[in-house]
Order: sequence, then C-alpha cells, then structure tokens
Amino acid sequence: PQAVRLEDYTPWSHVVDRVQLTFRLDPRATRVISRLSLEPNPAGPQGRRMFLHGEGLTLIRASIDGRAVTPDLTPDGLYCDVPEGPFTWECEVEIAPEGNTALEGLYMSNGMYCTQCEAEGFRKITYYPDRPDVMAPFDVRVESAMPVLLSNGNPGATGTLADGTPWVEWHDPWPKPSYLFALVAGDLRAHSDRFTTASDRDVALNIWVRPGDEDRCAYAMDALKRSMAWDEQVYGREYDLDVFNIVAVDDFNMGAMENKGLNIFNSKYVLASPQTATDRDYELIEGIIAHEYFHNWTGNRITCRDWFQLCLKEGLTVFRDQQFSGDQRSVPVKRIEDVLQLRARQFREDNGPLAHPVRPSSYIEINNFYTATVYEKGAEVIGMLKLLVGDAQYAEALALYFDRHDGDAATIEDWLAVFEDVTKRDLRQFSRWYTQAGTPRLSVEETFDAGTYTLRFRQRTPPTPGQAEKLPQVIPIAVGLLAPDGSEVVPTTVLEMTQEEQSFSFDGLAARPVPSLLRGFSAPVILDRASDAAERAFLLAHDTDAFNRWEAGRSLAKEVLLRMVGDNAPPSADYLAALDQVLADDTLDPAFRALVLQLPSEDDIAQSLHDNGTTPDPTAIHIARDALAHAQAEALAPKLPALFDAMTRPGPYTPDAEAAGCRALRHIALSLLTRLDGGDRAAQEFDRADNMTEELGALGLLIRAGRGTDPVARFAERWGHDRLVMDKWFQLQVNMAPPEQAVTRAETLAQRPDFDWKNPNKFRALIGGLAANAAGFHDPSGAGYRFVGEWLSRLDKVNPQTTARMTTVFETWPRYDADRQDMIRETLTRIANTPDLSRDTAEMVSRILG
Ligand code: DPP
Ligand code: ZN
Repeated sequence: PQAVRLEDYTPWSHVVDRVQLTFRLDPRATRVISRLSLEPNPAGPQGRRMFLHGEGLTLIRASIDGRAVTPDLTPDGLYCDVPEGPFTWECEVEIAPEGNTALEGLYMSNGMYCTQCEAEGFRKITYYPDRPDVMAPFDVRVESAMPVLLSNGNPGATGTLADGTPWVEWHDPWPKPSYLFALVAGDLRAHSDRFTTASDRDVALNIWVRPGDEDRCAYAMDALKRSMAWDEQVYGREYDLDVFNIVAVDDFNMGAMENKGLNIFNSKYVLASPQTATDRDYELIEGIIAHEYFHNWTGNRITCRDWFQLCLKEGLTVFRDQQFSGDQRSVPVKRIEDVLQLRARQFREDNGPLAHPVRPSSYIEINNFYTATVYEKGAEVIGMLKLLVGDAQYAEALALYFDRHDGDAATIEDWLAVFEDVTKRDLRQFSRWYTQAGTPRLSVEETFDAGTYTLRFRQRTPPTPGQAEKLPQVIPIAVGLLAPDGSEVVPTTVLEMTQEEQSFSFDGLAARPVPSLLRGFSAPVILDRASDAAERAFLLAHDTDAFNRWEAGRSLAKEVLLRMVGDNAPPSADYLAALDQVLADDTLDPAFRALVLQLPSEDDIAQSLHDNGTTPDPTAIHIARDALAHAQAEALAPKLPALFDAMTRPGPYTPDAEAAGCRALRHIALSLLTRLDGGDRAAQEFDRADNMTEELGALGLLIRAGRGTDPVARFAERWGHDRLVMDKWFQLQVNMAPPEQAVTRAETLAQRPDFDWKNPNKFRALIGGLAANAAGFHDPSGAGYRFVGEWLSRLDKVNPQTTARMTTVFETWPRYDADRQDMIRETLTRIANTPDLSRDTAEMVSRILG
C-alpha cells in the first residue's frame, strides 16, 4: 500500500454546496441515496473528471443532472466525467451493516444501527469526497421501523411511506466534513434535560441508551451541562444547535466520537451508577463528555485541512478537557495524573520504534495515528505555548483563532500564525515541537559563587525512526528556588531555553539554594539531574509547587527501586521516613497523598533501567516492587488502621473529587494492610462494600493475596448480567494475578462463553489486561507473547482497527534481552504472515519491527 504524504496535499477538484442523503435501513441491504450539489473548486485542480471515495459499496445507479452515467469503479472509489460548471450528482448504493464487524461506516450493535466515520468510514456508506477539507451542510432522511431515528443537526419533518415505514428528516446547517456525519436507529430510551446558553438559546439535551440503562445517565448529563457552561465562561464558546444528542453503544472502537450534534459514545464512558462504576470511571466519563463536547468548536466549527493536522483538533481539545477537569476537581492532582499518563503512554511511544512527530508527515493507515503523541503530546505543546505567551495573550490568540478560522479546515501553520499575529513572536523554532519526534533529554549543572546561582542546561533529543538529527527546541523551564530552611527565595520563573546549551543565573542569594526544576512539568522532557535522596526528601517536604513535591517523592521511589533491582539494596530509610511524614500530614489533599504513596509501575521501572543502559528483567522488577510495597507496609504499619478509619466517610457514595480522593487513600491503606494481614480486612471490605470502587478494589487485593477464588466466583454471580462490570472482572483477574499464573488465567477466561471477543471492550479487557501484567506478559517462556499474538491474528479478520492499536503492547521489545526479543519478533513475524492481514495491522507490525 502507498504512503500518503503531507507534502502531496492538493485541494479537491470541486466544492460541495449541499448534501442530501436518504437511508432505507435494512440489516443486510441498506439503500443509501446521495444527492450532491457540486461546482468546480477555483482553488483546486481543474478538469472534467471527478474522483469520489468508496469502499465495499454496491453501486445501483448513478446520474449527473438527472442523466444516467457509468463511472469507472476502482477498489477505493470511482472516477466520473463531469460537466464544466455546477452540476448535481446522484447515486444509490447498497451496503450490509449487519456483516460490518470492523465497526467503521454503518454497522449494527445489539440490534441498533450506528455509524463511525472518523477518519475514513464515510466512504463505506456512500461515494463521496471523504476528506476533511470538503465541508457542506447535510440534509438527511432516515426510513426505518426502528423507534428512534437520529442524525446530525436539528430535527425536521417526519412522516410515513406508502408501505407504512416511518421516516424522519434532520438538517445540519453547519458545513461539516463527512467524518462528522452520524446516524443512529434503534430501540432507545432518552435521559433528557435542557440547557440555556449565554445568549438564551434553549437546547434540548438527550442521552440515548438501551431500555433499562436510563437510570445510569445522570452523571454524564451533569458533566455535559457543566462542560457547556465552562466553555462559555472560559473560552466564550456557545452551543449552536437546538438539540444535543449523545448515544451510548456497546461495540465501539474508540472512547467516543464528536459527530456534529450527535456524539456517539462507547457505553463505558456514559453509563454510571455507584454500584457499577468506579471513581476512575466517573472521572473518565466527565473528561470524555467534556472532550467530545469541546470538539464542537475545536474540531467541528474549525476542522482539519487533512489528517496530518489531526493534532490541531485533538491536542487542543485534550488540553481543554484537561483544563476543565482540573477546574472541576483539583489542578495539581489532575496535572499529576496527566503526567503519569503521558509518561506511561507517550514517552513509551516516543522512545520506541513507533516514535513519530505530533504532526506526522506520512502514513499508510491514518487510524494508526490516533496516538498518545498526537493527543497527549499535542496537548503538552499547547500548554507550553500558553506558558510562554501568558494567559492573557493565550486568551487573545484563541479569540482570534475562533474568529478568523470559523468554518475553515485549518492547519498547524494557521494555528501558529494566530499566535504570531497576537504576540508578535517568531514561532518558527517553537514549531519544531510539531515536526520533531522523540522526547528531549534535559541535563543540568549547577554552580554557586558569591551569591550567584547558575543553572546550565543542555538539551539533546535522541534519534527516532526517519529522524537521525535533531535541532534544539524551545523549552519553557519553570523554576523556583528554596532556601536551606525550606522557604522560597525565588518564586516560579519561566526560563526560555532555545539553545542546545544555555545558562541562567540568579543573583543576591545568601546561601546555595535547592532548585525546584520543571515545576508543573512545564515541558514534556526527561530531566536528568543528579541529586541525593536527602535533597529529594527535602523537596517532598517543602516544595511550594505541588507537582514537584510529588515528583520528588516519585523520583525517590524510583531511585530506591532501581537500586533494589540492580544490587538487591534494602529499601532506603530516608524514603520510608519521608512517606511517613506525607501520610500523616492532614493538611495535604488525600488524593495527593494517595498519588505520593503509589509506586512507579513495572513498565516505568523497565524503561528507566533501559534508559540507564541496563536490560530490564520483568520478574526481578516485579519482585523488587513487591518488596518495596511490603517495606512501605511495615514502616507505615502503626499509622495504617487509623488512616483507613479516617478515610472511611459516613453516608452514601458520592462521585465528587473529594470523596474519591478519600477512597483512593483508603484503598492504599487497605492495600498495605493486606500485605500484613494476608487479606482479612480486604475480605471484610469486599463483603460490606456498597459501591464498585470499593468492591473492585477489595477484589483485586484478594486476588493478589491468593484469596481470590471464592470472591471472584461471587462477583461473577452478582454481576454476570452486566457487560460493563464483567469487563472489569475479566481485566482484574489477569492484571492482579501472580505473574506466573497470568497466562493460564487468561487462557481459561478466554474459553468462557461470555468472553465475547468481537466486542472491543472485552478484547481489550482480557488481552490488554494480560499485557498490563508486565511480569506475566513477559514470562520467560514466551507464553504471554504467543497468547496475545494468536488473539491479534484472529481479531484482525474481524476488526483491523482494534487489532492494530493493540499491537502496541509489543512496542517496547528493543528494551529486553535477546531471548525475549527473539520470541517477540517471532510473534510479530507470525502476525505479519497471517494471510490477508489488514493494512492497519500490517503497517503497525512493520513499524514495530523497524
Ligand atoms: N475524534 C475522537 C476523539 O478523540 C476519536 N475518534 O474524540
Ligand atoms: Zn478528540
């Protein structure tokens, strides 16, 4: 397959003035009639021939200005001779949604029809210029006996055909690209509400779910209303239609999709009740509802010129949803969580064979570029820009962006030009964040002389696939300085590093200060700084920047762990004493304390070992981490029961951040207690829990403690009817299993009749759950690799997109020893040799193998 290149961009030959679609729904033979008003695009290539995308369509008829035509069909579309001026294209195609297991285009999930068109699914619905820079208003008519028929925009006329089939019409006045098209038809119930916008527009809000799920929508609705109000207050953005519909579906490749006026969600990110959803689920629902809603402006009103510009909408929208969640909950806690995610997913990607720039310059399958780099690093780049230009100029630039580009399909150049115009800065060097892959390494040397303290930084970005040489980036380094007594002598100052090596000095200091570097994680870099445990403990105790307090504790834990893995060193007393202080400090937010107590993941330790030039042994890492957790438990033992009780709040479950923070710290206390009492308290907790956060938390600890058999069975009896809860059950058993049992456990679970592997959530729960058990997945026998490899080969036949995304479990192979590398390469080669492997998976496997 041919790679698509950014440099080859050309506009389409025509402009679409209007789209009229009619759907006659049928599981095996849906008819789609499309009528497009077209005219030549003065900015595009001129000619009397037009290309429309189309895949897997049966063309029934086609006409131009009412006269039948016979286009030339190709595997990916059709060519047709067209008149010189404006004309009307009409065609009718037949498709079979029932057989569409790839979940792209129009498909069926539990008897309901739904669509997923981003990035290139619309071409599986009808022939169309399926590219984001072609924007048009859509009128849609749906004919079906299904009780609820939805599409984008505002509802229009309804009626009944001569044969009794009902029809409804929808009109979306806002020009949109085809990837934002959506249609849903099914037996659905609405949880409804209303919202009045700042300019008094009354908006009907509906969350559509399967009968029986209506009582699990309240939290998503509340999050939606808060998102709508927040976008008005913070970004001055109002909603622009009379209705906003959200539909929950069980079979969905992604988290959710921002189709104009008709968001479609993986049901996992909508449905919640205290009994079935965890605190983490609530937090994700809030964040994803906000994310998709915010796309209405950053993505829909202003969209992307081509898919290379994906970060234009995703980076900005992730940044906005992170801001929102911080405002709704706790800014420092949210920042720590986001950085944890960034390091776990994006740094891992950026330091392996799949590294690519935030704006890639070529792809074979665009679905493979919905990555942590485009999304999360894309959001970091916006955060840096905001830090560099300041809040006021950021606000001005955003106002200009919305004003200048409303209705456009824009580029990163357009975005940066807005900032250049507002701030008069030259952002050419800054734009390297969009084009250079890899995580910059920042090292620092310090000198103190006659009251002047100097920081000398050096930056270096390692080579990544296709990019051997890197140029220096603009790195905003937020710095504060503390005096030896813990007081802050220099408050947060943003240093702007632009050179490969650069020094910054601070004068008039009475004593050598302790630096707090990269406060708030001001840039997505790896900071190498030699410092001793005492200094880290000092920062953990005194830093005024909450992020860096956490970071100090984190690096302390990591250092301890690396020494435990390498030289079997005993856990450091400094570290345990520092934890003891944090734990007892009631002035600290419980959610923050929980984050400080959490140990770095096994994958994180493996990456650090690799960065230091050591080959990680997953088993040794697991043992060391377990030993450190045990040492934590013993050192903190006298305080744990009281902490557990103090964090036990009376009254019914509420999902707010404060209550969730108490539960998080309470769970850590229980987890440590379980290491001392063998699980007695966790067993009591499992019996008395009245919410999923605590029930699942206790179950995981019992599995880890080897006392899972009976509670696992009881949990399945209780929740067997609930798909979303059972996903957690599958995932937890392999994730918390002792490493040597993880693969067998996964094999057994995969045999169960309720392991519905074609459902992406189930597949990810079990297969992804095993991969997340690092020592189990990397079992020296290679059984974990083979198990996952076989399942990926099988799923590829059914659902290429989900398969391709899951191949990333193998992206860390270059870290490991020769035996493991050989076994992983063998697994990947076997996948690569699967007959009729999808383009999606083929591209990923070949990039991972390098
Ligand atoms: N555009 C979706 C999202 O990120 C993913 N397809 O919200
Ligand atoms: Zn998005």
